[in-house]
This record gives sequence, C-alpha cells and structure tokens, in this order.
Amino acid sequence: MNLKNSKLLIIVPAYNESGIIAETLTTLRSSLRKAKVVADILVVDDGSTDSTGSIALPLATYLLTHGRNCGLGAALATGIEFAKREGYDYCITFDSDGQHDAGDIPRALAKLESGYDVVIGSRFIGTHSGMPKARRIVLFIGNLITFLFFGVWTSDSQSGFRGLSKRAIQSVAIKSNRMEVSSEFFGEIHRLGLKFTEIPIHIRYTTYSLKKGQKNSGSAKVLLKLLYRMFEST
Ligand SMILES: Nc1nc2c(ncn2[C@@H]2O[C@H](COP(=O)(O)OP(=O)(O)O)[C@@H](O)[C@H]2O)c(=O)[nH]1
Ligand SMILES: [Mg+2]
Repeated sequence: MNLKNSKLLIIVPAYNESGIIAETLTTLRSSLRKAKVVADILVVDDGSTDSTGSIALPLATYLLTHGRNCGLGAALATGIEFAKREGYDYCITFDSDGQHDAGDIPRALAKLESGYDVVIGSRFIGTHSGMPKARRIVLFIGNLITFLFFGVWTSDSQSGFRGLSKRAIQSVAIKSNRMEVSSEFFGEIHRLGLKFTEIPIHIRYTTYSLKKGQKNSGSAKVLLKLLYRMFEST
C-alpha cells in the first residue's frame, strides 16, 4: 500500500493482557509487513499489574505506561496525544486482546487516504458470526443511545477499531476515562464536523477475549453512565 510519506501510528491500549499481548503484537507486525504498510506501534500499558508492559517493550516501537489503571478512555487519550505531538498523519486504534484482525488495517487506511477523518471498523456490516445474541442486543441499544446523545448514527458505537486522520488526531478531545470513550468519539465527530465512514471488520471471539472482555453488565453500566450524562447536560 502506497502511503506516500505519511506517518502511521497504531495505538494499542492494553490492560492486564500478558497472556495474549505478545501474540497480538507479533501478528500485527507480520500482517503489516505482508501488506507493505509501514507503521509505528505504540502500546499504552494502562497500569497493568501483570507483565504486559515488559512483554510489550521489545515488540512495540513505543511503550507508554500509566502509573495506575486509568481506563480505556485515558489510554486512548494518551495514545492520541502522542500521535498529535509527534505529528502523525494517521492513526489506528487496535485492541490488544487479539480480537482485531490486522488484515483490516489497509482498508481503513485507504478510506483515510481518500479523505475521511474517522473510519470505524464495524462488527455489524456484512456477517457478524460468532457474536453472542445478548451482546448484539446490548450493543444495538448502545448505538441508539449514542445517536440520541451524540447525534451520529453508527452500526457499531462500541467498536475499538478506529482510524483517524491528521485533522482528527489534532482536534479530537477525549474526556471520558473509561469505556464511555467509544461513544464519545461520535460526539467529537458531530462537534467537529469530521468526515466519517464505516468499514466491515472481522472480529475474533476467542475463549480468552470472551472471558476477559466487557460483560453485558459492564456494557449496561456504560449505557447508564451515558444516560446520566445526557440528563446532567440538559
Ligand atoms: N477492560 C479494560 N480494558 C482496557 C483498559 N485500559 C485499556 N484497555 C484495553 O482496551 C481494549 C478493549 O477492552 P475489552 O475489555 O476487550 O473491551 P471489548 O473488546 O469491548 O469487550 C483491550 O485491548 C484492553 O486491554 C481498562 O482499564 N479496562
Ligand atoms: Mg475485547
């Protein structure tokens, strides 16, 4: 893929992922190499209490570490701040738990190169085999609330796979520290008038990620927090 002389950063937030982070990073590197995509990889170790950081250190280009667990939102904010400061042209946010497929990155880049500011990797365009039904319902409610609260319709408001253009990197301001961050991105798209699109992505539901990832109860908490903020701000 011809990225001309553009600088690309892959931001990988990680919290207690010592069991999988090595595999995630080596697979990510080898798929980028195969697709001829040149990128720096930034791991944001969000105060892990296991060996996530020391495992990631030799495999990542950069490692930034939070002194304590600050939450996914804070980890992404740290990554985007880094991309902004270092003048990256594009960034991709990519989960560390092995659920994302690096094979989807070139298509996200193609959209960014064609002028989009934000590309969301959606698990709901095309086939979404493997996602438990209860989770699909909770995520759909998340999309509705995101639309009501932030004014942008998306098929996957809670996706962790995103592409950002330089304009987005330079202007997006993330305030939610925890999981509400995913919806907050849509508020920023609306506020800043960013050009937004979605691409289908492939997601892996492994026993590891299902056990460790967000439970429906956690998602319900995120939805309640968003609703609370909606009423607070009216
Ligand atoms: N759960 C959680 N994940 C975090 C945190 N900070 C960074 N992450 C990373 O954020 C990504 C998404 O988290 P995950 O729980 O898998 O969310 P899900 O994929 O939506 O179920 C993973 O790569 C985590 O390692 C945090 O404080 N809590
Ligand atoms: Mg996950």
